Amino acid sequence: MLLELDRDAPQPTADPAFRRDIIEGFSRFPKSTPPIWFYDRRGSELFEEITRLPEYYPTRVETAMLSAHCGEVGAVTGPGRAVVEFGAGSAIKTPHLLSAIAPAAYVPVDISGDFLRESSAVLAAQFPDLPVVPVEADFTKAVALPKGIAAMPKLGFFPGSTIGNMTAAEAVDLLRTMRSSLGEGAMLLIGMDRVKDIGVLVSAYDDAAGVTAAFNLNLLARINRELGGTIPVEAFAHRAIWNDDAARIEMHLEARRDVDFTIDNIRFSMCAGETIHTENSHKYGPRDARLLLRAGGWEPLREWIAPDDMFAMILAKA
Ligand code: AVI
Repeated sequence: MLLELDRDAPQPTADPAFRRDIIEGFSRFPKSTPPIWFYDRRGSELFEEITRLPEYYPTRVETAMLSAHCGEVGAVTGPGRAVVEFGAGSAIKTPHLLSAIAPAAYVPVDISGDFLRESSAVLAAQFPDLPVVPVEADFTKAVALPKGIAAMPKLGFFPGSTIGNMTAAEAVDLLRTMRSSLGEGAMLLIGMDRVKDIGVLVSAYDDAAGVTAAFNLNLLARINRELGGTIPVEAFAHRAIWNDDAARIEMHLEARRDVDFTIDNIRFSMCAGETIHTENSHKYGPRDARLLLRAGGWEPLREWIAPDDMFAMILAKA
């Protein structure tokens, strides 16, 4: 049962915020841009493709964990919660959870309206008796949940290690924001990627088929299209590097030659070898993960770890 998008919820401020972040990010040295702007329609499609790549283990491993352990999750959460998923659920991951915990409603929250509507329709068809209430919003800010949902006990669902795309300070802020959006008595089921062999990590973000490269480069195409940019996309190359000190994979776009371009009539130039830092994907050890959750106001209750310490799924309470 697919209900209307909640029109009272805060709407994403697409163009002005995109312009501000890109102009600010390109004006810094080194240049950097927030990863949320990857996800236009094409970017969301490319990300879905990434999740099916042989090298990109997080989705496969986490889905297997959910399918194996969601009964245990349901035993702790109990039935009748509204499942609030931060980031539109992929059609393969969320059903495992929804079938195991007897939820009262499913509330996917995502900044990309088109993608949200499509994924919600898929879920609604699979669970015809479950109220599906999509909310188009930037989940890094406080989310105003629709009135009928606000009164229900909640289970926040934040899979995919998306928390890893934030700095520790941003992650703590987000966890606190989620806690206040979800309210008293809430629980949170979160996926967090682990530190592991560097070769495995780097190939997960630099796959042989070049899908991650296309995902990264799509940001430049989006800037050209939406902000009237003149960036020569073919002059840039995708780079994925492991930063051991910060325990993160970094994605960059490297200029392969000196380039001059404009964005919204503002001039920029880059030297050959200079990069735009487009994404961090932090990986956690067991104590780091628990520390981060506690700093964000969540007390870990149960933890499931994938074979070879590939990925962690943690259930926490507010
Ligand atoms: C969405 N996020 C958790 C992905 C990650 O693994 O950091 C984004 C991604 N970037 C490149 N590949 C996947």
